[in-house]
Amino acid sequence: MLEKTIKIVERKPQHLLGLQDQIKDYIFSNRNITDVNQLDYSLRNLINPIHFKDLSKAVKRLINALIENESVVIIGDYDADGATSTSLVYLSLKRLGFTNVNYIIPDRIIHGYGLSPALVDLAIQEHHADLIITVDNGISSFEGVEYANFKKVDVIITDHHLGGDTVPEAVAIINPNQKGCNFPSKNLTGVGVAFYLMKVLSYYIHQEFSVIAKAINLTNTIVYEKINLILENKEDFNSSELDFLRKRVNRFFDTYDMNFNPDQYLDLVAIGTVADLANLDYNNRILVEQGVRRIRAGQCSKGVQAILKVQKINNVDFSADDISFKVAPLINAIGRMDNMVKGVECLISDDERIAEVIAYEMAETNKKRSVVQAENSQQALEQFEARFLHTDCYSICLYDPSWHQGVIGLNSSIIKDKYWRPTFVFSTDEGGLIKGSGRSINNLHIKDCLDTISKRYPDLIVKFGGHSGAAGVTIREKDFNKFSQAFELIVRETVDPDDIGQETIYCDLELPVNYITLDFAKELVRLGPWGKGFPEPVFKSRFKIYNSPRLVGKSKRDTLILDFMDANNICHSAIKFKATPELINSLAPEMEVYYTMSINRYCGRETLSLIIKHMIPVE
Ligand SMILES: [Mn+2]
Repeated sequence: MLEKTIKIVERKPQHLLGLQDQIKDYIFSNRNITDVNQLDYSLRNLINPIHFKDLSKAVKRLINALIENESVVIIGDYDADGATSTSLVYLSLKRLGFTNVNYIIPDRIIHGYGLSPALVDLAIQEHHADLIITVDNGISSFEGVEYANFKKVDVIITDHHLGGDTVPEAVAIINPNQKGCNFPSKNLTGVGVAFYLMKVLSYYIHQEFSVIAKAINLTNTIVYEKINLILENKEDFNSSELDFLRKRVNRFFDTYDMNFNPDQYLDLVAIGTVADLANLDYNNRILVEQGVRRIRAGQCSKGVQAILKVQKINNVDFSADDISFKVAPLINAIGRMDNMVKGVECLISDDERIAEVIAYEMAETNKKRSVVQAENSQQALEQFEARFLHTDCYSICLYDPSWHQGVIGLNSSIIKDKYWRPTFVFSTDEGGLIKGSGRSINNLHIKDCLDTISKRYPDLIVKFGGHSGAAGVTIREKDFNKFSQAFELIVRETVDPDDIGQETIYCDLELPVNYITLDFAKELVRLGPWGKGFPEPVFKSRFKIYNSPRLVGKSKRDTLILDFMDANNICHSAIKFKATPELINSLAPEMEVYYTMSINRYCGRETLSLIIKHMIPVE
């Protein structure tokens, strides 16, 4: 049997923080918090943007575009990170007085990923682009940037994907993961990088307007002073003076919002960051928490509010988990199954009704996505059983030309989760090529594996990219077996055999029985955000089962509901998703349970629900 087993590791903090509440102390110390200040998620604690390489080059080029009223085209990406970054840059530039801004989301099928020469042509044909700014992509777009340069279109790249030894010849590259960039958090997402650039740009446009005015070459010092007065709101102008000013500053005053602060788009930053499965290091936790707080306070964009409405989420109850389970899937579905332009239109809409109509369509598309995905994943599991079940494989590669390209990543994730082996799921691309989406287990950098394969077999991989946990690869259809073998080999060389087929669950501590309450579950939400790299607390308790466990859900196969009684004879409802037959057969009157706490909301009532990660019968 290749199905994964579970290993429990009980965490032991090295040093305690000395908090009054020892349970919280354990939780934070277990996550390497060494100073209570690291739990202060105020914006002033964000890392200073000054560490970004090329920052001033990018800002100068953008200010120049503002002055010259150039056509700026944003090139985005078709996932939630790409859509939120596109929206954030689009909205920010508009508010900063850029009048000629457009965006293009590459079509997954036609254009593939990143800035290609075809996209440069599109930007020129449709928008007469003078300046292209990529978001969440571009660091590997050598051809696209070269072609843009040839066409006399400047490119600013903003990205967070790992760069190679060389980078494209862009005017500026803002990317913490390129050589020579000293920005200390390497976990920023595309939207995090875009937020930083917009933050600095708005600072310059607001604070150093005099520099811009000089650059516009206003020889008349009186005019120059009057611009400053307008900015300070000190004087009214007659219309002919204003008309003159307007001409000189390229309609700047029509759209420039002197009170604009990109912080107002932190809801988008939070969504993109969680959706992209970025490690929630301290800097990312600040970004996410600030966005979540804004959403809770109802200070979010109309598009985000529309998505909340369609998904029946109350603003006040909003948490980072809602992004993972309810917001991101909706945004991603429209990119996977339809066209992410709709997602961006929802996020940038200033009309509530339009935003809601699109959000509703996104929800419908997400339902379709889930049907297609279920079919494809069933077939993938069958293919797996036919090919691998009786082998001792370390890795899994599956391919079917009929699978939908939009769900291969999700199904790769499902297979990986079930068998705990690095997995690639492929479907057909154009021109005899096939495209795979990979998911890795901890301790294996899957993009580095592709890098090694591409060096060892220079003709095998057509294109690849990604991160440590997830990657994409394009190969020729005839090379599928060759790639599978090469991947298996590199995984065997790299990984510790103990990590294959065995998922580790880290347990924080045995929870005192008086903490197993709805109130404590609510408090845990407020202590977040939790997520990748900063996981929500897992507790251990012994419970007696007092009602017969029951299988629920559509298939009634693997979602198990249990009623537990704790040591104080208080009952708790618990749920185990993806319960294996072995686990169901192992149920005994008393169980040692590893679980997280969650809040169940139904018809206006809130109850505590325990989400079981693992359980072992007590002999
Ligand atoms: Mn991204």
